Amino acid sequence: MNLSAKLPNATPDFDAIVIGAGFAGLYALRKLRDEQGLNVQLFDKASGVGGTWYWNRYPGALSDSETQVYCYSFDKDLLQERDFDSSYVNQPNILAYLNHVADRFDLRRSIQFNTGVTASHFDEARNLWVVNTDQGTTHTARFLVTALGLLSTINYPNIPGRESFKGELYHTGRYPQDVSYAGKRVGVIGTGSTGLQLNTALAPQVGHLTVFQRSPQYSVPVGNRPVSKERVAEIKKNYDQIWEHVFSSMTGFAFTESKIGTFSVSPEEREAIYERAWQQGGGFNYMFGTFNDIAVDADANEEACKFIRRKIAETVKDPETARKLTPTDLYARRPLCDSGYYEIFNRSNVSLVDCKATPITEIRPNGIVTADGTLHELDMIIFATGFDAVDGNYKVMDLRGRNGETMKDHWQDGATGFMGTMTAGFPNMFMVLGPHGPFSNLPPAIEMQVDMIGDIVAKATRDNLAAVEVSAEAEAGWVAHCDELSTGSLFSQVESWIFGANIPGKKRTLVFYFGGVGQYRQEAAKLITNGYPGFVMTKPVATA
Ligand code: FAD
Ligand code: NA7
Repeated sequence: MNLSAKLPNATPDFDAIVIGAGFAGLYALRKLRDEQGLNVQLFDKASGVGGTWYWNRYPGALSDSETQVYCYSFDKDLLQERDFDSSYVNQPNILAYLNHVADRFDLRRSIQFNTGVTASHFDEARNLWVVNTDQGTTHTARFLVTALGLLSTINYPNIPGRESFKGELYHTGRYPQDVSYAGKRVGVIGTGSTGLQLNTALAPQVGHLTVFQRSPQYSVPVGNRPVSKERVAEIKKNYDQIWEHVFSSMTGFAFTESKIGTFSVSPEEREAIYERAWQQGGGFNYMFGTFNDIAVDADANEEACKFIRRKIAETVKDPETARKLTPTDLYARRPLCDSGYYEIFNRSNVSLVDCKATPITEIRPNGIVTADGTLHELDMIIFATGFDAVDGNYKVMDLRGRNGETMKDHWQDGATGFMGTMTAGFPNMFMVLGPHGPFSNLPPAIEMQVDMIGDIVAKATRDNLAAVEVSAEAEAGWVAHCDELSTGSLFSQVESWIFGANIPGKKRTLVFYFGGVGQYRQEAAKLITNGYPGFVMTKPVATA
């Protein structure tokens, strides 16, 4: 379908269309509309703001970035207004925060909810984007900002019989409100970050909980604890330093990253350092705050693993259950943390199914069948089976750049992006958290990317450019740089969503920049100072 055929007018409806009302889209709207005075329209298929935190309303949903850095930094007054009382912030409070942001900056007047964007085509003749929605409307804009989310397209594994299930069936990434659990037999498939949070919260609420685990996980306590008013006041006083720390760090969190190697200290000291991190809490803190080589040195990695394995053995009373829960592979997925996950397996109403030994073979009207022929009878099945990460939402939309090339074709050998924000052949289109952006606490990454996008858009507007895009060479250079940085990372040796390995048939590709938040900030500053080397800036064709 040629979306442009219907639209003879060369004047776009909007200067910019933003898709997505999560952290990224809200900030992009604020930046382009309020700071640059552009006419901006935002669409989201959800009925409210929040993105991740609108959709993931499952019990136990919590950010495991510390509260004081899981927010925007761009507005000092907003930082001072935000009150909190726990070291980590849960889903209802993040959603309330993002609603507050939307109200505070009067963003809703530029947002159309319940509106999915089904297609976006770049019209080369007129240098504008033509956007179609599931409401049957068509809009045009000079710039398109895709703030579609990197953990947003839900993944249902291909298990036969899912539709036949007669009980309640949910996915954590599309979770309804007000589900009741009392007395019910609940089965949860998946033990990633989400599964750990969900299972821990559900265990005391359900009649019986069956955890279907395929890969055992290394997890440490999150350490969520009350924060006093005095501590909050201190944080607010020190926000300038806190953000400077975040924006010059590797991972973008509040903790201090370690500068010492695992084997630079005695075994006793090492144990004490792990123990301190265990007591403090935080998955990223355990992986990056204890020693600086856990993610890159297999021997160092094994030391960190051994400590967690001992903790599992100490915690879980039944030795056979403990054995099934204990991982033996590398500790090189997104580092996990929990609020008492291993402890739930000491409860009499919780059982564990080892799906490595006995994979799930089918879903029947009354439960889940495993390869040993057992029917696990259930009233409710919850899929905590993750997402088609990073490029998922770009493939479900009919997104086309120059020469009508679809994004699906463009990324058929794996998704690529220049600094996570642009890809060649898609002019005037800017991604937030697109491929090859930072692997970090994400609000700071989002802010850096939106600031960069804002700068490019301002330049295009100032210089009256018809089109701005990254060249294929510049993009390839950045991707090669990302590949280089990931060499030696143990993350590349383990199957997880970080490399797209969780989706059958998806090409296994690196889609993150492992250089760190601080380095990324410097790269962005260099790009701006040097006037966007490697970018193609097209002037409008002069008319007589
Ligand atoms: P999202 O919040 O995903 O928003 C994208 C929006 O785009 C959605 O509202 C979606 O409806 C909309 N959209 C997509 N496609 C279309 C379309 N075609 N038409 C219309 N609308 C569309 N990050 C951290 O840094 N720390 C954490 O502790 C952390 N915990 C997480 C826990 C969970 C359970 C999940 C799922 C993610 C977590 N994340 C965490 C990542 C989190 O996604 C980001 O921190 C952040 O919320 C992403 O914001 P976003 O605006 O980029 O994307
Ligand atoms: P993840 O981390 O992708 O976890 C998905 C889980 O689902 C994981 O344990 C998978 O096992 C499991 N899974 C997937 N398919 C199956 C089948 N067929 N049978 C059994 N188990 C299965 O998603 P999350 O939502 O937990 O977390 C994603 C990110 O969102 C997270 O890092 C946070 O940043 C928020 P596997 O490990 O593949 O063996």
